[in-house]
Amino acid sequence: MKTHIYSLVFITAFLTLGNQSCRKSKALFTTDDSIAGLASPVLMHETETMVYLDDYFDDPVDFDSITGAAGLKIDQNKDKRTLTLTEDGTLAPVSVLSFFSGKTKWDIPLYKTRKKKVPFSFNPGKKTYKTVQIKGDMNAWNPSATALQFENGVYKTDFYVVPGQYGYLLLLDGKEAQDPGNPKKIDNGMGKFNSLLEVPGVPGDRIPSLEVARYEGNELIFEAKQANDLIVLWNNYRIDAVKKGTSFSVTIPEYAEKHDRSFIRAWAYNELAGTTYVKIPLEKRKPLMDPAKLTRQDKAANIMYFVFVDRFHNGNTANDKKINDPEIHPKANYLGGDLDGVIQKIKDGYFEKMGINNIWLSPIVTNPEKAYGLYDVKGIRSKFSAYHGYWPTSFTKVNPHFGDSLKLKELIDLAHSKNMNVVLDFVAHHVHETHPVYVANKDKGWTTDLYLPDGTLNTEKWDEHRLTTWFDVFLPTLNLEKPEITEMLSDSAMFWLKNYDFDGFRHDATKHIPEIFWRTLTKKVKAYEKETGKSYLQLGETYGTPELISSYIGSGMLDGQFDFNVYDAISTAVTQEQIGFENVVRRLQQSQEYYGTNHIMGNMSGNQDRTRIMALATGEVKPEEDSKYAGWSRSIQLRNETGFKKVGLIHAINMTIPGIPVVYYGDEIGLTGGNDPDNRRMMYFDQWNTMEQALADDVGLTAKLRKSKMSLLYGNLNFLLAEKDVLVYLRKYFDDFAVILINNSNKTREVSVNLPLNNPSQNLKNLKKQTFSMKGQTLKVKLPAHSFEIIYN
Ligand SMILES: [Ca+2]
Repeated sequence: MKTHIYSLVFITAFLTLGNQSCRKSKALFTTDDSIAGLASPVLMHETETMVYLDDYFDDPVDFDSITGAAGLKIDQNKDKRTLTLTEDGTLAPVSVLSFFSGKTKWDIPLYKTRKKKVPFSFNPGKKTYKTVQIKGDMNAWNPSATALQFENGVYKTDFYVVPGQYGYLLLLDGKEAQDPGNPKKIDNGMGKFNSLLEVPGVPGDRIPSLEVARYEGNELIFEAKQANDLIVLWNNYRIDAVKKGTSFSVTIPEYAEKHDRSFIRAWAYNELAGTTYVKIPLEKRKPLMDPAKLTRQDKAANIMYFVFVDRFHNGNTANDKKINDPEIHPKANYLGGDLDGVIQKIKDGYFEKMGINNIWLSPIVTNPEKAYGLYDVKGIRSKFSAYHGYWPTSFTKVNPHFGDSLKLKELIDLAHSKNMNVVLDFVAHHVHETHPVYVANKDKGWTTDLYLPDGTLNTEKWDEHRLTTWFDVFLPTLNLEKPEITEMLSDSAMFWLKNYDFDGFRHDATKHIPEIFWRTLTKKVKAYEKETGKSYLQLGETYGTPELISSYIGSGMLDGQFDFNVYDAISTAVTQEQIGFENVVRRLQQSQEYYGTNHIMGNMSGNQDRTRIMALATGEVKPEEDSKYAGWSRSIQLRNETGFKKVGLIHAINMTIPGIPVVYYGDEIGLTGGNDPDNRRMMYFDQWNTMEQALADDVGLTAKLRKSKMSLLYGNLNFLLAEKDVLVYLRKYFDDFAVILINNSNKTREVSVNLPLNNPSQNLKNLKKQTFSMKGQTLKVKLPAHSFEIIYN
């Protein structure tokens, strides 16, 4: 143990030297803006790390030098466009990579890997198996990613994973099984349990904490406990932080005066761990304190609504046209929703009333006018129309079921006039087999192989053949590794920004598309941003581990993705009796670790591929059942008071955690249903009952509070209480704060928490008018069954 402590002291001394040598270069601070936006942190791998300079720089220039902190080795590769980083074990948890060219300097944050080598073994005892495999959170549920070595009667491997909890299953002769040698289990969110591998991390009391305390003149003062140092960047330049006890002060650079919006980011660290970053928007040389000054261009201030065009609102019956095929069940045919319907609802102020300022439109390009696919389970059969839009037969033509080019322009112009963004659901992964461009070129090797080497079909192999699998035999997966295909698809995405003024994309099937496509597209988006002076939001869709999800986020790729891990944790905690909020805390903390404190991940109330949250909240659909079959085989209709309240809790949490809240159409009035297509019933706007109205009112109330509180948009997140039925957390930004209290029990609960605030009792308000008291630092709130409250200043 003693040796361990000495070695830490040595590392600290070494680091300090590294920092001093770095600080000498401050004279080179310049105003060059070659890096678009904020440079995302480079996350080191356990061995070598490749840095793509094109991700950061418009045109990677000839740098005079590139330096890093002590312990880091930097090799610039021959192509000059990539770096290879390695470290000797002494690198600080957080540092910067500095690039020098003439009088210009840029700094890019660098995170040391938090991964540890964790040995795993499985002893089959007296049983013999032909094959033993493992799949779990540590290998993205892909058994072929891990080869177990069989030695002395035991199956073994090493995993390199960050501290945390990992659910897994063994595949014994191909059959899923819990690990018989491991008594620890973790709920899989679907009514079953996986084995649990726990990897301990840095003790909680040694992890630095960081918050921004106040500003005086041009000085910003941070409070950081357990921190040896603080790294502060203004935009992409490191600025000095002066330490005094547990506080650090920085001077906001004079040059910030010339910027309507720039950012300060800060990381505290010690020799064991670093914080995730705190991000503070500036207005000229002052921290932004008035959220009314945020515009729809401030990505963090977006509140999104997913319009499933065919199922949202029928504004024009003249374009109603079903696919005439008796094999299509009415649920799987066009129901008439269109762009006119969306326009009408924008005009009615429907979105504004709910505080929505970003409309995500489901795909609007032409799709096949015939039935495809087949659902055939236990006597229920149906083919499908392409009412959903995810089977493109064109890159540029608007689907006549929804409207035309002029209608789309009208919709977007109208939304912009109401200060709302519109993002397009973009499908780059595949086209429909009748897509004319594909038909004309399919002999040129445009797609991945439909068959695997063993002759079996490579369809729906989501994890094992993530980048090549086909979604269905009639949906060819484009080979986006081919430069000409990536050029064409990225140009077709740009077409929508340039010709229609869309404000960004929701990207379908992100993890099934190679990184080169995202890099190529993002390069084009950034070049266009320079031309228009606008910023475009890019959110991806990836089901997977935070590591996989975060591998698509960063300066050269996407802004964020939809956070299904957080969604699953929140929805199971709220809808399943036996599961508490502890897992929500774990997942939210994990998201902060991977995506940053003020990330812009999408926090959904539901989506088109999940059971309606109402059906789970009422218990009418069980988490472990086949919810597609449930939707096809029976009429799911139950919507009771408890169900509405639980759906309300999910919206309330989404509206108050870091990220972009996303309302799935219909969840604002608690639509119910099983899975696809039963989770896509027609929305309605007339004759809402009192429970529907109350739920929609609450969505609007919390969304508007979010937009009016800097703490909810940019604040730190601190958990004050997490039990089975109760969750309390604090968001804080300078003196602005909000305490969010959730009671998911079926009884009234008086919740009492101590607020870690200096003077919390000034002018407190209660959004939902529940009884509360504040004495000293103790807040007490009486929460009825399945209710929430937000106490704020
Ligand atoms: Ca219509």
